[in-house]
Amino acid sequence: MAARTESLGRAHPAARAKREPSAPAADLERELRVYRHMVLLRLLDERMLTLQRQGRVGFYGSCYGQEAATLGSAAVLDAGDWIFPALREGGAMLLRGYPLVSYLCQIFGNSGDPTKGRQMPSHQAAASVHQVSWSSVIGTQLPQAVGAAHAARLRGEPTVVMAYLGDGATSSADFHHALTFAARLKAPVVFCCQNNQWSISLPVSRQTAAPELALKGAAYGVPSKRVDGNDLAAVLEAAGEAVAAARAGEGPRFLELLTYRLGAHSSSDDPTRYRDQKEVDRWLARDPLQLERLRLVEAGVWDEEREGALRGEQAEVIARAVAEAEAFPPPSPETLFEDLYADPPWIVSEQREALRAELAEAPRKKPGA
Ligand SMILES: Cc1ncc(C[n+]2csc(CCOP(=O)(O)OP(=O)(O)O)c2C)c(N)n1
Ligand SMILES: [Mg+2]
Repeated sequence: MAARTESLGRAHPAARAKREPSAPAADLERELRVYRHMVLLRLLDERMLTLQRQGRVGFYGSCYGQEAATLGSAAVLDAGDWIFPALREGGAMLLRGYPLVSYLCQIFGNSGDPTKGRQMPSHQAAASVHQVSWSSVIGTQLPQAVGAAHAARLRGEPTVVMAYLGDGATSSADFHHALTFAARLKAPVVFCCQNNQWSISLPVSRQTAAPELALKGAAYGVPSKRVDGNDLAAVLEAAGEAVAAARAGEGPRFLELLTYRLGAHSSSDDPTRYRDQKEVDRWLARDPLQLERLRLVEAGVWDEEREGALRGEQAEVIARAVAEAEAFPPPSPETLFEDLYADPPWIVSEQREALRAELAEAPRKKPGA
């Protein structure tokens, strides 16, 4: 059988991740770089959820608990590779150099948002860092990612596409279509399935009878592997191998990143209504930030002082960026008419003129006025 799965086994989630005694310096340097972004993302998520509760942000979806899976997998990509995200991979854009202020303006939905406030908050996208929009409609990004990967292959480009999905998305019809075509076409796509154990209020045990989601990838003929998604080094290694194989023309790969959604599904959800805090506590003991911090301390490249300094710096970076982003006014209503037609038909031009006239007559109230 061409496809295979490699299992972590049924380790207790609180078990310590297996550690290499001494990692090469280049690996540690990369881990440090990703760790810094993991901390940034954690602090950013906390800040954004507070702003959401204060009514300054409409909606927010956090990555809490999944930082190693998200940023470790994205960190192995080249700048020319593309990300087709699911729900929680916006932070990968920051890792790949997207400006924090523009990122925040998307969350505020204001005129500093390059996507002009047209998407729900947290549905980030930027061509500059090769990331398409977060897909709210579960699974739809998967066939699109396969199409993009196949197109790159036809053009002879070295591009790899990273397609993210949640455990819930493995039940979608689009998952079936995407994996069928990816394997058949040998598309250079890596499916990164973040098994965070929950699809809103549905636990993975009620989502599927498959004992491992990696088995689903294997069923389509895609070499598949289950990886400890809370262990940054393990994610970096597995994602690095998968991307290298896809880039070398060996076809798609499927990674099940075993992790846990420590927070609510989104700012609109209250998980205390459907899940046991004891389960959350067990996974808190395997917080990916804590695991990586221990690893870096053991390797002698990190300590409490550096941790404190990093957190202080990043809290300041976030505070400054929030102040800068919040100062942008809302997008102009006229942006409604932009970006759809190269040559707008008369009816659109007429509507635009009508809106202009109306705005000139009754100037728009300033926010907060
Ligand atoms: C096609 C479709 N069905 C249902 C929903 C409602 N919905 C939004 S998120 C979600 C759960 C997704 O779970 P999972 O794929 O595990 O991702 P996670 O939220 O855990 O990251 C559902 C069912 C949707 N957005 N799209
Ligand atoms: Mg899930």
